[in-house]
Amino acid sequence: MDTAEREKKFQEKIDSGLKVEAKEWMPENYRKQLTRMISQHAHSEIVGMLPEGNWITRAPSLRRKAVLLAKVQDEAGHGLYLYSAAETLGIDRKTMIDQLLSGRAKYSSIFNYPTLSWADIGAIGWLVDGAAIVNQTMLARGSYGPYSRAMVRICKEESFHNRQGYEIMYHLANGTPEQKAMAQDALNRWWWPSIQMLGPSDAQSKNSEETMRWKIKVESNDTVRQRFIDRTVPQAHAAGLTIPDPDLKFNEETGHWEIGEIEWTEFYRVIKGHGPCNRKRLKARQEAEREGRWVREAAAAYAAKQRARAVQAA
Ligand code: BYC
Repeated sequence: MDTAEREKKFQEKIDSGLKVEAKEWMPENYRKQLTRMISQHAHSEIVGMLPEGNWITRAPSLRRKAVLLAKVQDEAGHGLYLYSAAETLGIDRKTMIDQLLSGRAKYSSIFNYPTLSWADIGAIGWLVDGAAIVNQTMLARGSYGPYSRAMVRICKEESFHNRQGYEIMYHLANGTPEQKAMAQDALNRWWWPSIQMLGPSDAQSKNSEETMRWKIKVESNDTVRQRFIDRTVPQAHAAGLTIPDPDLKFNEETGHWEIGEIEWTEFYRVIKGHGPCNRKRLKARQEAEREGRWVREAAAAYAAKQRARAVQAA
């Protein structure tokens, strides 16, 4: 078969809803798009540990500390799981990590914002994990087997993260006036970045045509964003919080919540490296790499010694 014929057969397979597995033939761009998306996703999980990790020592109770610690560990697990999924496409973990540490790789815009109060931990779980779940349940229906299966497991854990975040917000919003103000302030700061996190509008999204044709994504950025908004606005109201958008209104005819203008200039500024914490996040990852190097070298030396012993004994 020539390449054109192979691509036609590949598209037929995708259109019929079958999954693509690691060792099967795939168009080079399918491989590239997936490698890009999965590695960005893995980096997001790893960098995403930083804003929340910042509050582990300051959690307001032992219970809150234990829950947050477990959540941050889950994110590390997701990152490792996703690096493995990306490796099935032929890239190795070291290359991906080098791309992150040198600033060449993207990770989610949302993690370039600071966590200023305990309520921000609630806002991240509720809004950021909430947006991530809506996106990832869609990605779980995607065409690449290893990635779609990873999404199923990750979404289960994200659902727990989402509930613990909402629970924090709900308690604060129904606590003292100061606690309520803290929850509202966190919502004010995290709402728009969470909306932007789901990617550029459909009109601006440069990868969507290709990624949707190959069912890497099965829905567009705006469709996923609307689902997140429709699900989250009533939750804010139930907690007694106000969405920071004077133009927010419910459209009785469509059954959807309509939001005001999204500040896309801010989003592009953040993804180009000029958000409030981009430099700080990269520096923290670079330091972790440096400080952990001796552990990795010792582990590799030990493994090499064990291998040499096994060879000698054989
Ligand atoms: N941030 O053509 P488009 C989590 C880039 S972490 C930065 O629409 P696509 C969690 C995009 O990469 C969840 N960059 O792209 C962890 C592209 O640039 P390149 C993270 C963004 O891929 C810890 C350009 O903009 N989730 O749950 O079709 C604690 C044009 O965009 C962003 C994932 O990574 C952004 N927000 O659609 C708590 C899911 N958005 O690469 C929670 C996997 C866009 O061409 N990724 N860009 O230079 C996706 O689903 C898709 O990549 C997106 C964007 C929907 C995000």
